[in-house]
Amino acid sequence: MEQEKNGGKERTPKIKPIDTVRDLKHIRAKRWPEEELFVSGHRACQGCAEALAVRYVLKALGPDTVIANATGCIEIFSSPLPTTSWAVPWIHVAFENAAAVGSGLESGLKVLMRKGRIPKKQIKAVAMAGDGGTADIGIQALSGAFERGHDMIYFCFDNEAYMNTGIQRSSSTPFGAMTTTSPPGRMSQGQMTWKKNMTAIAAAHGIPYAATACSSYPYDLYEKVKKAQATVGPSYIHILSVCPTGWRIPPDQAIRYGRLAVETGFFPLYEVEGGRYRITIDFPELRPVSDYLQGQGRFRHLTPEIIAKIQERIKEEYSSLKAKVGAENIT
Ligand SMILES: Cc1ncc(C[n+]2csc(CCOP(=O)(O)OP(=O)(O)O)c2C)c(N)n1
Ligand SMILES: [Mg+2]
Repeated sequence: MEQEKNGGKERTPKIKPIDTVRDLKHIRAKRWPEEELFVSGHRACQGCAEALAVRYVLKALGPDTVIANATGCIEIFSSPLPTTSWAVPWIHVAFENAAAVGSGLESGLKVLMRKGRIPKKQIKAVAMAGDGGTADIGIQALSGAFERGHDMIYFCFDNEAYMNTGIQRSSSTPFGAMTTTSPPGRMSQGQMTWKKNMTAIAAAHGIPYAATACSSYPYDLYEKVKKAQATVGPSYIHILSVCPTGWRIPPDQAIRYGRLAVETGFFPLYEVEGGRYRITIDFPELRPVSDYLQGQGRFRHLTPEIIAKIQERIKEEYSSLKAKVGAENIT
């Protein structure tokens, strides 16, 4: 990226996301429902972008929703007995079976409607879990639910580690990140494996809708949830959930880091609809990844060589994503 000289100081020019204008039009055209279905009073950490994402997701889904939620930060901060933040039916389930319970909910609702026990209308079955509950512990049940074709949305809230238990690495933790089980030192530079690409794994099941989202782009997120809700069959939405506590950033920077993740190509926002790829928020040029890594305590120890390696990987992955979008245009 070009650096501008500014009174002797180097400054990175701000890149305007291409879709911001479209996003703003959407804001003006449609008002979001005022009703809150994930209500205040929960005990999320200050600046938790995951809590914000859940709130947006529920605004988009509306009240005709039943949720199976695996253990994880969301479940823990939203349901300390005898209180709850959930204004929709919500079931706390084990790590392994969020998708299995979600698919059971869908089947159960169908039977109740057939027997006339509840009115016939669209009630969406939803399963949700963290990155550990999705990419590590619950992936088997998730794959099964996709393969059986349940009419269900699965949300992965990805804060990139096992956060509620004290910041242990998961297979979704990015390369180089410091966690309590991937500490940097003489023998390692933090997490030594690359982030598992769960959205690609979900899309590889041939499900009708898969997407990435982030609460720093609320209108993009809202539209994707609406699309998933209208989809008949399984949908998967992978939401990058900035975690100030685990990422070691100031709580008031959560939205900014979500934007930087997208603007640097670290976490591209895209969707795969009926096998067709579309980047929903794209840029004429990506920011250097160092803009995203710097300031995050979990990446503080990274050497310029490791940062260059991460930059190279992002370039490769972004090009391969673009190629998939291009391939879709040819057909
Ligand atoms: C089967 C099983 N394995 C491991 C654990 C221990 N455990 C509790 S919370 C947790 C991590 C959850 O991580 P994630 O799903 O990313 O949720 P987060 O806390 O980050 O929201 C683990 C491994 C468990 N409770 N059950
Ligand atoms: Mg997690």
